[in-house]
Amino acid sequence: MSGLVEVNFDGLVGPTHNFAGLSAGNVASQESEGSASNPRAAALQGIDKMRALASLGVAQAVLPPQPRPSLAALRRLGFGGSPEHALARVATEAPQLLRLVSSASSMWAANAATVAPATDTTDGRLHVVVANLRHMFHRSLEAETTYAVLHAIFSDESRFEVHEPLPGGTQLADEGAANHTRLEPPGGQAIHLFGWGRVALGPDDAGPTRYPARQTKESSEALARLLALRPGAAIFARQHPAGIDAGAFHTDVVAVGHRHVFLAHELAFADGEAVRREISTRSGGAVAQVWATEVELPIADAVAAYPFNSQIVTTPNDEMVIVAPKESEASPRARAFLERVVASDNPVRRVVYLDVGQSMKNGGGPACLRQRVPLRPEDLSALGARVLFDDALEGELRRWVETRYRDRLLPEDLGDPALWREGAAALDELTRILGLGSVYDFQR
Ligand code: SUG
Repeated sequence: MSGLVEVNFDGLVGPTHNFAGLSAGNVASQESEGSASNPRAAALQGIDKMRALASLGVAQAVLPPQPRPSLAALRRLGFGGSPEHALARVATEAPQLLRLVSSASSMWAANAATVAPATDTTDGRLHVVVANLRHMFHRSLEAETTYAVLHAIFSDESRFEVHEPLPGGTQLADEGAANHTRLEPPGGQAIHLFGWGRVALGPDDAGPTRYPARQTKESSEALARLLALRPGAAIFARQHPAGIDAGAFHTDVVAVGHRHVFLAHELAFADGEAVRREISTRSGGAVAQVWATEVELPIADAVAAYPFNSQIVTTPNDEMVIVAPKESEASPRARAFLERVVASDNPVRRVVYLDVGQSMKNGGGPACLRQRVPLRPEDLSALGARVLFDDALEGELRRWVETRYRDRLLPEDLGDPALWREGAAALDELTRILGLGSVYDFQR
């Protein structure tokens, strides 16, 4: 693809991975509330996924987890004193707040930022806009550390620009690349499709009624400006309100694109026909599109089995592979849809199913767990940390997880000061493994 290497940066699952039922409108998160999690198994599933992608010949990298429970957030909320004191007090006085500041949600790296590669921007540099994740408190806590981490990795300002999260309140709520798809028609100009769920600055009576719309139109428009996209590169499309109301809280729950392939459910966009036409016109028909109808694949099955929350990747022999969650293999209709994609006239040759069950129980499939960063080959050696996944890093990460992570966690355990200490020690060691420097508040 135009000489770019698409590097998949996966979020490592953090030591406090748990099921706290924090996300209204995310059906899996709500259904899993209160069950016991296995942080060690979750982190190892994540590393297994990276290994599987690397084995396909795909460039793979990692993003670190964040310190949780966030003592920094607790302090700003008036829970001072020693970690023991602050945690004991919040656990008694505000247990729901403790759950919110403890989520390992930074694992869903698709929500970390939105990226445009150097080939698509007016100044010839890669642009990254860190997502503010303002829609939900537990996720909004990620933005500051995400900025520090991405700044450390993409530090070379002659090649990269990392932008701060959008300012302001929920009117400018931004959920990152989960609502952004970059398509690359062969020989043509890249297309950037931005999904959004509501209009914030003006009247809007066309949104969902049951579940919230997270991304605003105004945020998506700001992203396109900050990414310095070439004129005519962006398409803005409203998410279908019925899709959001069925549990498609992000566009990537019901649509996925890669290079010149685009898959979507008919309830992904309010005006799907316009999206299909626009992609077709702008690409001169060079993007292969496969749309699922409600009859073929009811939206409830799409939300439960996540066939669209898969990764489409290109292997070194220029074939495309869909990497889907095993829940899609187990769902007859989701599997039949993916098989139809493979059988259709497009470059997708096969489907690989992976077990990311711990993440799926919180509504995060393979696509949620990764941030795509298309880099020029010469940029790979200009990264500011040891984040590219290879055999040596894999071995160190596996040992690190096996020695540092618990294998069982309930929301009630989150106030245990030992859990906080274990997490801080683990993350401190991880910054040394990754050569990241002091990116965490407790290190400064
Ligand atoms: O924001 N779940 C995440 C899942 C994000 C999935 N990402 C993409 N679709 N790209 C969310 O709803 C649940 C945490 C809990 O309930 O403990 C959570 O935050």
